Amino acid sequence: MLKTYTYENLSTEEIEKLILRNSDPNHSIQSTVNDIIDEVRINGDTALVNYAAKFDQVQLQKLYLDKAEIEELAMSIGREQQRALEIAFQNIHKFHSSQLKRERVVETMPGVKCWREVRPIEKVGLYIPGGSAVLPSTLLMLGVPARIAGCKEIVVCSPPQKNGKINGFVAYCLILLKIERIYLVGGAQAIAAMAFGTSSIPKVDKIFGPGNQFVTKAKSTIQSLTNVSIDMPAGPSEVLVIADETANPAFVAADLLAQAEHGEDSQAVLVATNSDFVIQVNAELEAQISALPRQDIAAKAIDNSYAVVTNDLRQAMQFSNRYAPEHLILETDAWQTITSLIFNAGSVFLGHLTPESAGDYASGTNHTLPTSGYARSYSGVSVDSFVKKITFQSINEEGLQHIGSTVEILAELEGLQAHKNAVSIRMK
Ligand code: HSO
Ligand code: ZN
Repeated sequence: MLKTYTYENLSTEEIEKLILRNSDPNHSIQSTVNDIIDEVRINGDTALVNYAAKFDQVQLQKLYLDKAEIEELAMSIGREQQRALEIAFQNIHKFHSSQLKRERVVETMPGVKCWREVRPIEKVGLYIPGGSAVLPSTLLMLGVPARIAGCKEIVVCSPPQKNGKINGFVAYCLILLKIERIYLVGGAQAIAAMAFGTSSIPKVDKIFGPGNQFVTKAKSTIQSLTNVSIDMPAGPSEVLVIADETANPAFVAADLLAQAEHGEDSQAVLVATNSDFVIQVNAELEAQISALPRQDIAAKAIDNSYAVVTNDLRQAMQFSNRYAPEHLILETDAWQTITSLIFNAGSVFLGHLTPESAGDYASGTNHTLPTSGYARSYSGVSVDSFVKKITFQSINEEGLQHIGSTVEILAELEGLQAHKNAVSIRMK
């Protein structure tokens, strides 16, 4: 059952507390992660083999699978499943292809031309989680935009299964993406390996992908230790559902549970415009959860979740913007009247027939999204995440006449004579 709060009765401090997630109060995660990072940096492949034995219970002979091994694994899955992965691949490809746009050249003054050109990040590292659930969909969500961007080297890491291999669905996605190798490394050690490089694993320029709290902490740590950047701090998954009297409590409960089954630390928040609706959703949660294979995980996540009752949709949106959810679902007939009020959210699902699951897998949008309130300042992964936009400029004689004295004056007022000279010497 969801703990229920009334929005109007909550103080600012209480709201702050409610919206806080993914904290590491005694830094225990940070200290474990620091140890793993050091170990991988110093001992490279040996450390990775040891961690595979310790965390994945597998003795690895080599740290990767090559093309032939990947193809063999991919053949083990059913045709229907291959087809579903192909359709997801196509939709994600279609949606992300529209994100690469050419910008025009801007003449800021006659003879002064400025523009931006897009170039791929050369080496990217994709982390595909494989803990309690293996997520081939994440490989599509990261691999497709990397391919569209034109990244030269795509390094994929995922924890090995107990047989020292990967799951056939992940293998099939590798084939769709034309990626010929996968590294059998998981957790914080995978992030460290891609950040520093080891004998087997290439060092990359940017690391992508969701993961548990250790993976997320490792990503933010290597960002400060190296010149490798990361997509975003993507922690435990979360959803916020806004529902009014037009919503179907069974649909709402199903959406909350879809979130809850991700992990014990996932959060599913319901913001409803009346308290009776919350009671109906609670009844549905109870009825639906007992049929779920992952009910133990979902139940713990529901314990870690809550409902907020507001007076109306506007107030509901106010709470949602403060929470800044990774996923926001608007289960109301009136969704069109409130979308302009959304300021902080990773990805939004509109109306009664748009479950988050559609976006998690196959509609085309990306499911690698900012969690833990980072939707206030980060966007989800897109083709943009895999490119740099380089500025160019070109000035001709006319341009130099137009802009020269302005630059000279500004250089002088900053006391930077050499800057001024670089212009003056050309104007003579
Ligand atoms: N909801 C997850 C993505 C996912 N769901 C993968 C199922 N598979 C984070 O957006
Ligand atoms: Zn999901």
